[in-house]
Amino acid sequence: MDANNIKYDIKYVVDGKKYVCNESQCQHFNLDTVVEEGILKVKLDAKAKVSFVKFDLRFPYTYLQNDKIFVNGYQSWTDSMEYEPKGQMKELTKLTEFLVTKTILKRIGLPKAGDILFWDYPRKSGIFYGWSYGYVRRGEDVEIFGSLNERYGYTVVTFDCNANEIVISKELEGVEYVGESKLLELAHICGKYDRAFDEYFDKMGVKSRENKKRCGYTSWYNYYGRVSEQDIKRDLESIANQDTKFDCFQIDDGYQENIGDWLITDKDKFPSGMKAVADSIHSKGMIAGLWLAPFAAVKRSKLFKQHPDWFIKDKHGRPYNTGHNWGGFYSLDIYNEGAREYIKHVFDVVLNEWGYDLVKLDFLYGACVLPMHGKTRGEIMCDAMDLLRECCGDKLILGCGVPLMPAFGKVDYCRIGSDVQLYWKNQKHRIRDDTSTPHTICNTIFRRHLGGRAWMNDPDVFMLRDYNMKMTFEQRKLVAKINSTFGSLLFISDDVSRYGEEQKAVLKETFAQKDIKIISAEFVEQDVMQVAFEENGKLVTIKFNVRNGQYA
Ligand code: 9PG
Repeated sequence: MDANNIKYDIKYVVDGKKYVCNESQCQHFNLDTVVEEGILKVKLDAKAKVSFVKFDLRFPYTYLQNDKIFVNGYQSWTDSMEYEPKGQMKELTKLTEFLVTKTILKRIGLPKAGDILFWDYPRKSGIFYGWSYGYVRRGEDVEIFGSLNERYGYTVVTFDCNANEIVISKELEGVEYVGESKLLELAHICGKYDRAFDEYFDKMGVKSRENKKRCGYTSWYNYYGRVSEQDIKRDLESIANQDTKFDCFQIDDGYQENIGDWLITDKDKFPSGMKAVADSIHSKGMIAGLWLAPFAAVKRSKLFKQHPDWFIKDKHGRPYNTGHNWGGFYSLDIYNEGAREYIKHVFDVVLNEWGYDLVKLDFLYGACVLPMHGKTRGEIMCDAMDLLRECCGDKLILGCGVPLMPAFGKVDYCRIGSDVQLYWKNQKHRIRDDTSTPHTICNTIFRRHLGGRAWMNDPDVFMLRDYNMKMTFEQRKLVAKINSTFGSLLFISDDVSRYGEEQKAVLKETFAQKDIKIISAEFVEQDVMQVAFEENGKLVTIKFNVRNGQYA
């Protein structure tokens, strides 16, 4: 990176008038751009109230044919993988984008989990973009381009192989800048894969809060929202009565009367209440986990009915729908005092009165879907993660549905891929954040560098059961192998008392503590992934098609 080699591509507004700027200095502001010890720093000095519509810095970069390019999806669920320079990202078509953003379908909020409402997709071969960081890999060597701080606004890293450029953009919507402000700190790091990521996290000053692998259970991927105390009691007993050791048992979505009313338990489904459930988990010697979406609420919740003013509003002052799940939901404005007090109270009850040790905090992206209060989306998400950590003290947080970098070092475990499905098949027009077995498998492999650095990676569950299942046993075992090789939170959702001898043996083997060293993991043909690793000193190679889960 060379500060003299930058092309500025900036569009901004002052007093309602649009301007273009292609220099570091213009009529309304100066940019102070320097490179110090491999860190590119950009500071703004605005002489008027400036709002940026586009803020791109372009650098020359020569791509080679055999380079592999990694771009990081917006949040936990977004598909993330390595591409070849001539490849193309699988984005929504213009038509689907139009349907879900401009027509009546917008009401159901389908695309709000991702970035489609605030970032233009390139939709061309040879152009790849991702959030906060990305890399170009040449064999074992990578060059990371990574933001050091998303509080100045999200950073988008685009690899443009057609123009032989790298574009660093800032997402600065919603802020009027005046006077001095930092806009960017970006590290450029070259080295072997693991060493380069160590250096990137050192430069950010981020450390993983946890280093423990955990084996456990979550209720979601068998019962989904229909879970009941009976299911939980039975599965808990089954786990306690067999010999593979579990250390975590987590209740997912479905115990609460309504999304948002976390403290009002559905008494028909959980008649003994959630404290009794935590107590029974503890009595079996496991830590107890509970799912909640601390910022979310549906219209019919008591929370929303009593405090509609605590929620994020659109520019007309109406509550803004932040996603389609549960028939549509809204998200709390984390800067509203009442909302903050409510969130604190919820955690106080869940963690201290009920006694849960781990909370799976989901749909967190909702906090920052719109810029507000003169803050960018990136700053809001950083503040939201600070609030959650403050509320949870030293208890364990499993992050989910969260824009990644604001959660670095804030959560103990984090989902780094979409939800696994009960089948493994290729779905051509999948939204990038939606449930998908191929997406979650790719993410488990290609986001492995976050594990042990930002947090411990949650690859989502593997399932070995034969009932309520549409994967072949070979496919189920493959998910288990990928998860235990690349991930750290190894959860199932099965009633283990229904396992046969082979399933019991695979479970034991998957949960066993192993010494693993990844040697390589990459696409060797279209959709064909090859992974090579040492397991307890023995070389293992696996080659399979990620789209259909068949060995290649
Ligand atoms: C509970 C679930 C589970 C699961 C989470 C999350 O894009 N989508 O439509 C979409 C739906 C559900 C979803 C993720 C994405 O699942 O990942 O583990 O906790 O919520 O409701």
